[in-house]
Amino acid sequence: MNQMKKLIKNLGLFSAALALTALNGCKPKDIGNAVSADAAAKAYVAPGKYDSYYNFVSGGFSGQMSVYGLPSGRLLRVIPVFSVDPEKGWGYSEETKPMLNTSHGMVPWDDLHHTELSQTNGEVDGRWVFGNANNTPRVARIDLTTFRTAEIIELPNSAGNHSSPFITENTEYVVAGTRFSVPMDNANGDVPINTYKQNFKGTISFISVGKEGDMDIAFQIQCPGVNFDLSHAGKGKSHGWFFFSCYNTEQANTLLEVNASQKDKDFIMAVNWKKAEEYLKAGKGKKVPVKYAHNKWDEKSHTATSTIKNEVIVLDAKELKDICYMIPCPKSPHGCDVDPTGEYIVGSGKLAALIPVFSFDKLQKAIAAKDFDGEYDGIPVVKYESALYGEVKKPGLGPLHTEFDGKGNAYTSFFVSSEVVKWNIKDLKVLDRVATYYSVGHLCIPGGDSKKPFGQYLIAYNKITKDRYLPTGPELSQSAQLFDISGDKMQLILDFPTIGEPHYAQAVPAEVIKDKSVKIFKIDENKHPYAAKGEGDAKVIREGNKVHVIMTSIRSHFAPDNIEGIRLGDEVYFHVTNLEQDWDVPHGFAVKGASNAELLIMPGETTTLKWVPDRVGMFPMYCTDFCSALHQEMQGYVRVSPAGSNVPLTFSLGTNQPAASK
Ligand code: RUQ
Ligand code: CUA
Repeated sequence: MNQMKKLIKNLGLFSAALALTALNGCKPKDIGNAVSADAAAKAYVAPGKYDSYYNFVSGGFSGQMSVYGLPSGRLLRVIPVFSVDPEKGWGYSEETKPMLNTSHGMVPWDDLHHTELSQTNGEVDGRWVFGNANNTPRVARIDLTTFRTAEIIELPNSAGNHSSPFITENTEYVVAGTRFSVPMDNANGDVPINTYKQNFKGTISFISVGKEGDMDIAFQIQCPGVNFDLSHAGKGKSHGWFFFSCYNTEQANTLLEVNASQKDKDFIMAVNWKKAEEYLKAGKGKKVPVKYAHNKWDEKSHTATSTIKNEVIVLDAKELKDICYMIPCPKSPHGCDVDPTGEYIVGSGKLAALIPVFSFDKLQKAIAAKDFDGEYDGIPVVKYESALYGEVKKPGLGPLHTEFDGKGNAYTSFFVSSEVVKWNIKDLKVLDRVATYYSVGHLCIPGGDSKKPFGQYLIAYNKITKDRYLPTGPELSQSAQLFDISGDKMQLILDFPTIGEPHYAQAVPAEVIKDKSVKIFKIDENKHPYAAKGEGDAKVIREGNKVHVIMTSIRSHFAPDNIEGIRLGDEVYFHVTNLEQDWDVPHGFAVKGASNAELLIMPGETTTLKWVPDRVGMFPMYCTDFCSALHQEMQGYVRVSPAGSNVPLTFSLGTNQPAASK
C-alpha cells in the first residue's frame, strides 16, 4: 500500500514533468498555475445566466448524485438516491422510507459509482439518469423532470454492483455486473471461502426499462466466478452486444492485490444479448428463487411503495455457448469503453502500459471462424490478436477510462501518471497529454459514451486534491477539472470541488432537459390519502393511539396551528400538504423533540412526519424554510398531556381554544 502510494507520488511528479515538456515547455515551473489567461472567460457564466450543460456526477461513498452546471462548475442540486438526506428529508419522511428498503431491510447509506443517462437511438435523451448502488446491489432511476429518484431495484445473485448501470442504445436494458462473485442466492453460501473456484459465480443482470421508465429484471446470465469491473453497450453495428471488463480471472479469494495480478491478461467479456433474448424466448432460462426489493415512487400520491419479489430467470453461459466470449485484455482491466461508431472497444488495464483497442468486426469474424484459444471455465476465449485492432503504445501508466469527442479522438485517464491522454482512434497515435491534479479516475465528455458526443468540454474527476484548495482538516473535497477540448490541445480552465467521491459522470446540453423541468405538483392531482386540498380539509383524527394531523401550509401559517389532546403513548403523524402553486416555494416542518427528522414539502405535495412525543409538555412546531417575510411567524403549538388524560382532541387556527377544553 505504502509502496503503491510512493509509486503514485513519484509517477505523479514524473508525469507533471512530462506534461510540462510536452505541452508548454516555456511556461512557468509551477504547472498548477499553468492556466492561460483566457481560461477564466471560458468558464465564466455571468450572474443570472444559465450554464450550457447539466453535469450528473456520482457521489461515490456519499450514495448520492450531484448536478453541476457547466462550464461554471456551479453545484445546482444534490439528488438523494441511496443514502438518507436531511436536506431533502429523503429516507426520513414516511413517504420516502420505502425507497431505501432492500431484502436486508432499510439501508440508509450506500455507495453510488456510476451515472448513465437514458438514450434514444444512441443519443442522450434527457429522460432519466441511472445510478448504481455498489454495496447492497441496486440500480436507481432518477426522473429528470423532477430530479428525484423514481425507482430502485435490488439485484439478487450479486455483490458489489460495480459494472453498472450501463445502458443499451434505446435504453432497452440497464445492465449490471457483479464485482464480487459469490455463491448463487439459492445455493448454500455457508461454504469455505477457499472453495471460490467451485462455488462462486459471477452474475450479470439485464434490467428492462419500459416506456414510462419502469424497471424489471428481464434475465440474468450466470458466468464464471471473476470480478466484473465495468461495462459498456455496443452501439450502431455492435448494438446487441455488451462488453464487460473482468479481473481476478485467477479466481483468488484473498490478497487480491497480489493474487489477482498474476496473469498477464484478464478478459473483456463480450455478451451477445440478442442471442440471450432468443434463449430466453425459447425457454432456456431457469426460474430461480431469490429475494429482492423493488421500490417505486408514485408522483401522484407522493408516496413510495416497496415490493419484495421472489424469482428471477437465469441463463447459464456455460450451457448456452454462444452468448458469452472472453477476449484477453492486459492487465487487470478496469474501463471498458465503446467508441461512437460501435466498432472500437477500448480496454484499460490498470497495471498495463498500453491500451488495447479491439475491433468489433474482427471479433465477429473470429467468433464465426471459431478462432479460439480454448475455453475459460466453459466460455470460449477468442485469440487476442484475432480481436485486436491495435495497441496505443506508451500512452502513460495505469489507464482507467476512455471517453470520445465524436471527432475521431479518444481521451483516456491515467490514474498512476495523473494525466489525460488524447489519442486518435484510427491510427492510435497519441496527440496530446495534460496533467490532472491528482490521480484522475473517470472522465466525462457530454454524450461521451453515446453515438453523439458534444466534444467541447472534458471533465476529469480526481481522487486526490492535496494542495488544490484551502485546507479543511484531514479530508479535502475531491475535485473535478474542466478542460476545453474544442481545439487541438486540451486546456485546463477550471477546478471545482465535488461531493463525496466523483466516479463516473455524464453531461448533456441544457436544452435537452431544462424546459421539461416540473415547477409545481398540481394540488388537484394530489392523490395522497391524507392530502388536505384546502384549509377546510385540515383536521386531526384519533385512531386508537394513532393521531393523524392532516394539515396545510401556505405563506405564512399552518392549518391548524394549535393542537391539544395528544397523549403520551400516542404516535402522531403530521401529514403536511403544501398548498402553494408557485415555483420554488417549499415549506418546511419541524416539531420539537422529533427524533426522526424535519420535512421539506414541495408545492402541491403531501409529506408525513411520524412523531412519538416522549414527555408531557408544550411542543412548538414551525416552518424550517425561509419562505416569506413572515416566515418566522409560521409556527404553532402541540400540547401533550399524560397518558389517560381526558383533554379532548381539538385543533384550531386563528382562534384560542375554548377555556372548557383545558
Ligand atoms: S470506478 S475510477 Cu468505481 Cu468507475 Cu473507475
Ligand atoms: Cu413556510 Cu417558512
